[in-house]
Amino acid sequence: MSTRSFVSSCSIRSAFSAAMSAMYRTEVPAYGTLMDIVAKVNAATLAADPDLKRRLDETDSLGRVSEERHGAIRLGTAAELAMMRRVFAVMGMFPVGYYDLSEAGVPVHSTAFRPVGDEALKRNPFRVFTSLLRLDLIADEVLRAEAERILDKRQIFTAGAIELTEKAERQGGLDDGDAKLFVGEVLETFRWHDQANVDLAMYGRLHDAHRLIADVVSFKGPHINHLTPRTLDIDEVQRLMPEYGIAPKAVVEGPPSRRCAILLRQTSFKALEEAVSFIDAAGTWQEGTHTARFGEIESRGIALTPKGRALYDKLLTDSRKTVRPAADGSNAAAYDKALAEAFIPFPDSWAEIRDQGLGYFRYSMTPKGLNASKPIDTSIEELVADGLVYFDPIVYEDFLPVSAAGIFQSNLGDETAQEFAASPNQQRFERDLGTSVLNEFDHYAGIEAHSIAECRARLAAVQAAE
Ligand code: OOG
Ligand code: NI
Repeated sequence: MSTRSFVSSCSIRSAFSAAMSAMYRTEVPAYGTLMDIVAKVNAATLAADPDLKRRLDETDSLGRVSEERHGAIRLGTAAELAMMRRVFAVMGMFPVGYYDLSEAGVPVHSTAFRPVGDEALKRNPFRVFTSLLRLDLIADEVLRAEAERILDKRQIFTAGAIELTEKAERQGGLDDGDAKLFVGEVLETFRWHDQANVDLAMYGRLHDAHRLIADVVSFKGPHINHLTPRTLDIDEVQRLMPEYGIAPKAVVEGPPSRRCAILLRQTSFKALEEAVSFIDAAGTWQEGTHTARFGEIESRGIALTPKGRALYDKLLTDSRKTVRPAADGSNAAAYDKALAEAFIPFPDSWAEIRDQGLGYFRYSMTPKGLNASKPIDTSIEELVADGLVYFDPIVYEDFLPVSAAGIFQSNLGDETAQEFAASPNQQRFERDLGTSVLNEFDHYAGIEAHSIAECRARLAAVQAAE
């Protein structure tokens, strides 16, 4: 079969994220409201900042500014995770990063399936933050065994999704007709089920062990629990949410608002309580509720080096020693102030961030550089100092464990967080996944190194031609 008839994995991913968005807006009307606020705020921000508008226009992303950037699911078994990896691979999404959330009282560990590489990110950056439940952290052995038994019985993928994934693997891609079918079949895995797998008593026991365990074990599949568009002014959307009748989480996660944006800022509206029915042994349905689904927004800045990340982590910890954000939002203003003050030591110009080795940059030739020549081993410092290369921040495409924990917590209800011993187990996660995850720092360092090598090669080629 000729590979020419295959559609690109990027276009399958685009179709998938558009289908998810449409499904989620229908299922969760508050999410539609959030999207409306985001579109409005983004339009106003662009109108007030023609420079930003021009830059986005040039990079060809203006039309898609307000589209979804990520979503999240929570899986129950190693087999589900391994199959999910194969499904995402068809869409050009690969596991990047390992996040241990046990430390934050959430019994899961996670990765993000995302496009890697510039071209793919530009086409459509949609990622799925994917968590695997850790029943090994549940003390009650009887309950653990029961949860395992329930999970082992479910099949979260349709027969069609499995067949088409295998076909894509065999052929090296899917043609247009199959790609459309694939998106439709895969969407089923992410759909909400308002009829639980378990009876009300079992739901209660799972819920008492941890709300997240009930969310994963009680249902037929790993319903998408949020989607996240990009906003150009996160503080403004956070401020506007109550005016539109939706309740934001107490604070924006991540760094404070700055001139030079770093890493990732995110916030959400609180998960909604939804009607669900539970089936008892006699087969009758009982009414109940479940709280899981919400909407989130994000805004991204530069990817930090390990040194920059260590400084970020330290300053964030410092700020939280001063003010710990309360779930009810009562000290939100004090927290914002403490955060802004704690981050004063983090330089707020690209030149300083680069000088101090805190962030990753992509280098490219200036007009002057295009006419210059230099020996191949000229240091990047000299090229910058001579005005031969530009440096632009590389955008952080991954997640932050403390922020993710904040997002999880604010949607698990305001009851006191449960304690688990911190027990990262990346080896176990990768064994269950069936592959290792890409290390995000190595990845950004590689992009930077590649851009430097290209500049040097170009300057040396000019020299050789002289
Ligand atoms: C995932 C929470 C993490 C983020 O943006 O950090 C996340 C979840 O609640 O399942 O999506
Ligand atoms: Ni999220």
